[in-house]
Amino acid sequence: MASDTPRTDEPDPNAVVDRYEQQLDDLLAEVDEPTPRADDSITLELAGLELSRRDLMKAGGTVGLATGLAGCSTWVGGGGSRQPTSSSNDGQTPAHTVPPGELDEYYGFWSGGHSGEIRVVGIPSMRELMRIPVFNTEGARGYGHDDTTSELLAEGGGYSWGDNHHPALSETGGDYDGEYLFVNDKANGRIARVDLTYFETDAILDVPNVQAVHGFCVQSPDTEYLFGNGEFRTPLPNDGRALDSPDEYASLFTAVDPESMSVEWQVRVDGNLDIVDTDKDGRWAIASAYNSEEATDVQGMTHDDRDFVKAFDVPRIQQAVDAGNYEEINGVPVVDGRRDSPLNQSDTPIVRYIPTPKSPHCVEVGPNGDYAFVAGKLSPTVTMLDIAALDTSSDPDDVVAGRPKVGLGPLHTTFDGNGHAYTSLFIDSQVAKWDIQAAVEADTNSTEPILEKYDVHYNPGHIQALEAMTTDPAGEWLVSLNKLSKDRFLDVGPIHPDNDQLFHIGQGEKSMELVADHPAYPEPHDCVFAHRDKLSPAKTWDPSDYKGDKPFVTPADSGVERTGERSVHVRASAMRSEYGIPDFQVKEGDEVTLTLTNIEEVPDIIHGAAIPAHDINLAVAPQDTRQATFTADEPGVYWVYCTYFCSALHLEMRSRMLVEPRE
Ligand code: RUQ
Ligand code: CUA
Repeated sequence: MASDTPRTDEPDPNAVVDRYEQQLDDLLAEVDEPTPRADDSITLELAGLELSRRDLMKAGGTVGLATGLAGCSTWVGGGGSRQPTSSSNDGQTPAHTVPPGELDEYYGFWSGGHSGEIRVVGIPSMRELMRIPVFNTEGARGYGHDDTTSELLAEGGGYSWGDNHHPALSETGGDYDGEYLFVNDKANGRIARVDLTYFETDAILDVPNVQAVHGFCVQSPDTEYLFGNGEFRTPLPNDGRALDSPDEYASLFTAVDPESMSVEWQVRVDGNLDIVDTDKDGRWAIASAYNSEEATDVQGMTHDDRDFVKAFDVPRIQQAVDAGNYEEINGVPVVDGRRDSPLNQSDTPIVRYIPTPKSPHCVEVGPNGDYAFVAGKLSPTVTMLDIAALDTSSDPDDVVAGRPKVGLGPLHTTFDGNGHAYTSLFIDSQVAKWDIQAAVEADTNSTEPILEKYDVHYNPGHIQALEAMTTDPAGEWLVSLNKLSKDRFLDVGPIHPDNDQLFHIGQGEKSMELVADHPAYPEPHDCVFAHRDKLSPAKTWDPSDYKGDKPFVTPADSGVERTGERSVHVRASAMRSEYGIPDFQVKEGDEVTLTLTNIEEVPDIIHGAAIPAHDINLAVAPQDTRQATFTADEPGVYWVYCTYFCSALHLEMRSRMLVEPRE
């Protein structure tokens, strides 16, 4: 900031909070409680105050909304009876614990939020099985420490962290094919691919022309594209020419080829894009959006009463690109999808703008592809869009198939494949379960489709049922990813874990049952589940799958080769429990390339190599080769040691690096 004097056009923060409070009061006055809540009557004595739970939620919700749903409640009270609002479970809930020695039935892939990683969790046990570093460096897997993964991170933008939001599994025929997991980095506008044979990141794309890839999904039913929404509007191109001219700002929808991990094309639209999902026919990608006012401050962004969901007609956009109907910006074909674009002035626009209540949050397409569900966030409703009508009607109002009133702060919807939708309610701290067909038949704003509401702890964001993004969800279990855990776990200082709650959802109309609280390192934004039979992870490496140009080093190949005046190549095999060379000598200032092959054929025997004072850390799985290049800049003796406990002689698994002074 150049000056301490406040700008006169700056919004008064108190006024913003007041506005949201007013908005929330209006909502509260408007909402009829469809299901009696067992704890509505609960009051808590807190610092001499008697507050109803509703007041507390309101307090949390107001501040949360005013800070972009960051979530922050004044409620720190513990205890109290927070019972399910309806619990007619007939005792049929299966155990979610998996006995020792037995395996989980499903893989869960959690995005790790600003940890930049993916976490692999077994369902239903909720046991964390593995972490896959993506945008972060990670010691246990040597990720960002060996040459190949360091280059991957450098070429993928060179940032030291990412903000993972939406993990998505590759699909074939509307089902997970077990090949890849993709995830976006909201912070630095990137998309990464994880190879599910090795559970390892193998590509990172830094998407041009956008800031913040937020909404992200794979195309259904076959993953021919990945779609990412650039959320923050910036000048296009963002090169300093137009700093404070909002007319020059743009938000872009990006299509990526999942095999080459390169951008195919982008579409410029009005307003800010948020979340995206596709239909099940490879035709439409449907994105939520806000700020149709195109303001650059919060007040301006929420001024109007409605915003527009955007439906992208993917084949027509592809045709426009093929016909050369684009502007090339930073090497990417950018198609004009703004409302007044000539490409939108016909019965067959490339982007359809469908009015919704202001600032909706998520779009999720239901399993049979009939409807897209747009959660209202500031509106207590979910707007259901009839996907077939996108093609047949030129009246956007015809496209709205239903709009049930589900509760306060609806953010995300998931599906069990039995005709039910489940919507997370951030402000109410609940999950609303409702009947999809009943919502089509009911009037707008009806609460009749609601079957059941269940309290969660607290303030849920994403919510996922098993395989909900496929055409045939497995139902059975549902996870509510709650942003706040408050009093549910031991205190661990002022930064709390999140709380992922596991529900058994059963088959009936009122059959949700909370079975587990699960603390999660912040912030696991979203997750996705696949049956274990759909994946086939490798137990050892196949050397023909090596990334980069690396040899397989046997004990006989082990040794030191001088490759130049100031460079040496050290090759070593590793097996229980010795390196192929007991010691090696280099000269001060040499660039050393250390290539290490784990020649074990037995699964689960990992060897590592750490070199003190040189920041060297390799983790090498059976039949894998990893390589690190570094400078030996200080003369002396350095013990190389194995970092993975590989046998009773693991502690003896060492080599010596001798760095002789250079005259
Ligand atoms: S958005 S909490 Cu980043 Cu997934 Cu809805
Ligand atoms: Cu090899 Cu420890």
